[in-house]
Amino acid sequence: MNRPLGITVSRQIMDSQRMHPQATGELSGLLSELIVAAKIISAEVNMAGLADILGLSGKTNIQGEEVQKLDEFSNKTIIKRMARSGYICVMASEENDDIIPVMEGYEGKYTLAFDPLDGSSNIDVNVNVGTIFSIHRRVSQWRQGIDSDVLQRGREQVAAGYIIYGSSTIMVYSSGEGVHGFTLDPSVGEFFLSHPDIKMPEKSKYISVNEGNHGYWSDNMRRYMDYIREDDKPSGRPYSARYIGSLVADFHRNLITGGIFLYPRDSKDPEKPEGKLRLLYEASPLALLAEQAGGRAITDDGENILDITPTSLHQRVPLVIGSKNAVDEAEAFLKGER
Ligand code: AHM
Ligand code: MG
Repeated sequence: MNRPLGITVSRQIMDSQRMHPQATGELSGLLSELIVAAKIISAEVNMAGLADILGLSGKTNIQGEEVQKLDEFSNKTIIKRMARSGYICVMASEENDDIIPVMEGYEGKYTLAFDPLDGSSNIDVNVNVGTIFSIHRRVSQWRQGIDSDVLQRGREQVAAGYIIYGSSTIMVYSSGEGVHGFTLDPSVGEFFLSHPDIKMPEKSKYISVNEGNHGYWSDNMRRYMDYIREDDKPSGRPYSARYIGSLVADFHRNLITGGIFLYPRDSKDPEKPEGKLRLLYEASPLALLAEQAGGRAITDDGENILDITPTSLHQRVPLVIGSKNAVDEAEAFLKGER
């Protein structure tokens, strides 16, 4: 079979490094390590459907070994791989209560925050899941890094992205110079450039939101949803609903086709007044991608996600993210201006 001589993700990363003469290659090294972890996770996720048939699900597998849940597996894979990469000083994971130090002697100048397997409640039904990552430069002088190294604004991210495990495995990332997407060719184990310089369409008719929360939303949010449902041909309403319930998959679709995703604050759970999604592992990295692709990401009262200074590792934040015009429109309703 003839394969096109495509641009690999490593080549693209090296090319962009060359444009910065002061670059040391450490960021490129970090991303390469992360890509290896993603390939390992991708292989495991692809086997998930066979788990029942092969007797791999449940507590033990056919060899009597303990089988880890895929989110635990993904978390451990990334931590093990990165702890001795030499490129980061500290990590924060959605799955861990506290920061995760790297091995002594391997401290590097970056930090890594990640959601190892976003949407993992969907694995059993074969819906796309993904790994989301966010990279900052360290700010402390401590050898192994401290909380404040990861508690930085999204605006300070050096790079961010995700790997979505779906019908194909796709990596989308930005290091501040546009957003690029790469598709894994499993037969050669390489990511090839498939979506160069992604731009999110400014307008779209797609809306992604969990309407089951309608009764818990603010009046402004409900009025916005009434507007979305109205019949008005010139403005393309009613918009079409598309909600997967896996943020990385909902965001990926909206990035390519245009659209808006909302997880506003609601009164459903007094423990989670700010909605469900996490600033460090979900909102902040996706906000960088949205802005770099020409879109927007704000809270439901209009604050730019990238300007929020995190105060705790697992801070939640109301998220409105997507095509610029669609976010502008939602913002006007959510602020009560329309
Ligand atoms: P997770 O990180 O535990 O997987 O939870 C986050 C997920 C997102 O992927 C998704 O957008 C959201 O939860 C869906 O929540 P809900 O089921 O309330 O609609
Ligand atoms: Mg998540």
